[in-house]
Amino acid sequence: ASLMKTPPKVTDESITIGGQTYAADAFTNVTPTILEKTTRQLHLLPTHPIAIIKDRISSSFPGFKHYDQFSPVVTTKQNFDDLCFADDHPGRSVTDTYYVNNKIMLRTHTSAHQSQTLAEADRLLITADVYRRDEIDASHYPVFHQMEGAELFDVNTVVQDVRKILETSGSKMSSTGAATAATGAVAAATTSGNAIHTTDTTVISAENPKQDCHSEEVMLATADHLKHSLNQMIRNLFSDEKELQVRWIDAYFPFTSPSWEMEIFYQGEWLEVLGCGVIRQDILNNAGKSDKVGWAFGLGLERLAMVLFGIPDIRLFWSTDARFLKQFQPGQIQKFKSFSKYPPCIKDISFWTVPGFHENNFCEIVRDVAGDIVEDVRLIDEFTHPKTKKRSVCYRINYRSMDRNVTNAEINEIQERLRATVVDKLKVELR
Ligand code: FA5
Ligand code: MG
Repeated sequence: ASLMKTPPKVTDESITIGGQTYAADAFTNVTPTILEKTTRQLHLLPTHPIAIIKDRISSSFPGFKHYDQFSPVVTTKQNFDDLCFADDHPGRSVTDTYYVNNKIMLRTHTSAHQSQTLAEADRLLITADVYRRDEIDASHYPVFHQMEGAELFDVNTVVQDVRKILETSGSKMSSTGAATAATGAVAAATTSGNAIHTTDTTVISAENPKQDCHSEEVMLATADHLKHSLNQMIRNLFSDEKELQVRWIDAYFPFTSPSWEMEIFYQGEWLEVLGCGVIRQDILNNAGKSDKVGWAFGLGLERLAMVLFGIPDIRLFWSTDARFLKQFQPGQIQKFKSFSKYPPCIKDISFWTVPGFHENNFCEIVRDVAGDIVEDVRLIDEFTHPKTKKRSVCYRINYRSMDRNVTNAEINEIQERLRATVVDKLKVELR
């Protein structure tokens, strides 16, 4: 893990990550900005909300072996082939995945480590940073953190084992026989009497089938235990929440069948927080576990942390601002308090306009020259010279970064470039 702190480097010929150098090729699309993120290791900083929620969730899985030191650099075999991804699966494309070269990539999910860890343990968790060329908005970011979980049972005893576990917690197993056995019975039973309302209307069907090698009984026992464990985890995690809507929906993953996703209602929308399912038997067989059956899940730590801590934007997790970081203590869950913004840096620009001048053209140039650092542009003064009839305008530009203090010197430099560009492009005369 400490190797990940070695500064990454990108040249035309090679990429260095974690002290290791790889040859670049036509697949290479990692960028310095993305590689910088590999050094952050948020899940290993005890006071960071990602690490706090990681510890909180893992306490719902006592006795599980927890792996959290894996390098994000994996092979396409680990990330895709071992998990039964088809050769033409869209996830493999260079538009979705960050490649170091055609065989080496940044993992897109913690499932990339399933094969190696399932060979070692029957109950395991994996926490890591994962990388995707995804959209960017309040709940999507190209780097985020996942926790993977898996548990294996003996094929011959899973039905009795799970029945005993569920009975102890006062719930019943799903009944077999019906072609459309519902795995939702357990979810409804175990989450009543709590401010967490879970709905599960999923059914086993041709669209979300059991694997041929599993009997219906074995599949249902495994699925019941999976949903029971995740419902329990959510109840422990959100025990202080006044009201929470949770729902199970059908899903598809190449490496599980049947598969589901859990969603939580947050900020007026259903937010997908995890994917899970019954592990493909081929994966267990390849890991030397052909006498076992099991489940796996992969959850988005930022998504759950946003709900738990009330963090409104996923970009905040990457903040190095003390006003963000100082709000969190190991083992403690408290709601995030928005802090006031960074101070603005205000600059005025005045010029004599020319016929045909339009404010929109000026604003366009401001955005081109200064980018996201501009918060707003306002006309604060204008007058027409009584003799020449020339019109003079003065615009006030508010420069402010979302995440750092800007220096006056840095803004002066931008402002100088802006002044030169305005003269060049708009043919106006500065005052
Ligand atoms: C997976 O990554 C599967 N590996 C999960 C899995 C594991 C299924 C084991 C079955 C068995 P998915 O792409 O849906 O699935 O991502 C899992 C979770 O990661 C999502 O539910 C969401 O919480 C989170 N997530 C996905 N994309 C982003 C993103 N761009 N930003 C933040 N969180 C994300
Ligand atoms: Mg998904």
